[in-house]
Amino acid sequence: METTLIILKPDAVQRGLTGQIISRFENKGLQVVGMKLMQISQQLAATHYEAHQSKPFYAGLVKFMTSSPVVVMALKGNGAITIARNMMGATFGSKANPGTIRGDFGVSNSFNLIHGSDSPEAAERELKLFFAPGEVLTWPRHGDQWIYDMSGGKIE
Ligand code: IDP
Ligand code: MG
Repeated sequence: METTLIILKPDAVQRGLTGQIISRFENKGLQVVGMKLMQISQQLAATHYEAHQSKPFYAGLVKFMTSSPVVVMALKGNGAITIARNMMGATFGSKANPGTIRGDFGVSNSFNLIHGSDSPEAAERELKLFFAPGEVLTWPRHGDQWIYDMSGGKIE
């Protein structure tokens, strides 16, 4: 089982799209194990996006991410990191395929609605940045036996 960090960016919150986006993940079968509305500080945005520091879009990205509240989520599931990235679609709203979150809800290349961790290492690092110990919960989900086939002794 993997847990990934998802951020519903300021444009998703301001446009009232958070419910629809969260529903997509719930419908897919990913489990919400952490979720909160928060305002990202300058420092947190800088740390989160430190790999992009030298990019021309960096200053605008930090300004955007700190401009208005976001919803951060910890999503758990078998293969959750890749599943969430595929559901998000390509980085640019103008290029993302229909059926994906970025493809269905936006056209902008910078205001692209959602962040998702891109590797297990990134997920571990990012979950720690956004959630304090105890804020990501372990809870048995009613219905898991119909979301996963566990008849063979492993998750299928
Ligand atoms: P990702 O969010 O799909 O992983 P990254 O390349 O990691 O994409 O970029 C992080 C974020 O920076 C993007 O989600 C987007 O908001 C912004 N961004 C990336 N490339 C550009 C660009 O060329 N112009 C404007 N913003 C960009
Ligand atoms: Mg990225």
